[in-house]
Amino acid sequence: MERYESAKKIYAELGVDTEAAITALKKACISVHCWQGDDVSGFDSKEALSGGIQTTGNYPGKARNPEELMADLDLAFSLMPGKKKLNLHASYAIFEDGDFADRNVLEPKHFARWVEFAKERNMGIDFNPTFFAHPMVKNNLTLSSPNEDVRKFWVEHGKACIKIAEYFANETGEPSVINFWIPDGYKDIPADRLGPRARFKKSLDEILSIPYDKTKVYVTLESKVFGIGLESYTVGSAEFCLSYADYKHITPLMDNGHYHPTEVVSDKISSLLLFNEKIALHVTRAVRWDSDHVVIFDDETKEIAKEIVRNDALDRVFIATDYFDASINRISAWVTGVRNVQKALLFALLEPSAKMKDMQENDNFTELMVLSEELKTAPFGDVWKEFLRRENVNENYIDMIKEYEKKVLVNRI
Ligand code: RNT
Ligand code: ZN
Repeated sequence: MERYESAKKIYAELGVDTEAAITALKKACISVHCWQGDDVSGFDSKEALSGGIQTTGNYPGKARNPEELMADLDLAFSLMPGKKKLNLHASYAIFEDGDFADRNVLEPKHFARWVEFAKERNMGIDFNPTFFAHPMVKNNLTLSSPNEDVRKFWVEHGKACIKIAEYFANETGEPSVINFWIPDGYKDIPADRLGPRARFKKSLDEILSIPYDKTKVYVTLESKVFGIGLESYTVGSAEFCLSYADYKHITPLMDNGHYHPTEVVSDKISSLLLFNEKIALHVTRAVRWDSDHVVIFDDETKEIAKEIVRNDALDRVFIATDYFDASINRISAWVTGVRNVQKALLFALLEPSAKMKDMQENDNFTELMVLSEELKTAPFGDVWKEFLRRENVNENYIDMIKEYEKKVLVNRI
């Protein structure tokens, strides 16, 4: 408390209101991806993970069923401050008494237990159709496949998922963001780049032809640069996805692991905000490739947060986490990454951004540099701790997680 009071004064001298920052952070919602808990395995298929994404590591305690995943999520949520949403993949459908349904015929009832879970915790639910780890993915293709049976199967999956997202919105009372990402691409230089993209466009058109309430369901489209085994060509490239989102008035989604290594999402946010009412992000950490390492409190995460906050866009950007590390305790991975997104937002909220913009506009670049550097060593940690205190969340989370690991996780073999 004493330290917070002192930090509050220091920030006030810099022109920053820490109370306003804490209030804004409290309202910022993070959509927490369920797939960190079980290495993106899901419950509906025995297939190995595919689609050019990979989880590496063998840390004990991976969740093996809905009960375990829900218990792990509960512990993780209890250690995360702020407002959260649950982000599910279609592969996490829960089939009661052997009532199996394939991806093309999924129904809301297969997610009834997740709705119950979210309602009890006062959370909304976001959703993702799962276009990977399934026998109907043929030659790494789904919605862009030249095989009509394959393409149709996945179109049906997309339609089924929109209905499920609408069900989530109706049940929880919070809009549902449904994100489309397909892995489709080629390992080697293709002979035809247009054909697959034309088929992807046609498939998306078919999926989006079903009626849905646009005030309740936000459809987003995620682009990618390449995947493992799909290095030469990606159907859903950045240009394709941005153009498609514009053409259909849906929401573009940027995953910061999906660009060339020197390209940064932080520089792209402002452009997209100018032309879209809403935009969506997958916050991850790419180490040399789309490796999906846990988000840390690094420069690019801070820069992304600054772009959201400086442009007053906290209510226009859907922020979701997307990483999967199996080499460390999965619950700790969840909590660390989500807390770091929130820390980055707080760091951005503790900037005197109007003053800084003014310096830029008046060519005071020397002063701007000095102030930016000074902010880096301002007592940020004391404000973060105060936020945790007000949210009734302990700063220390590793002890509780280690205890759970000893009691619960090690028994999962
Ligand atoms: C893959 C995309 C996609 C997935 C999830 C599991 O590169 O980032 O968002 O990570 O759908
Ligand atoms: Zn992603």
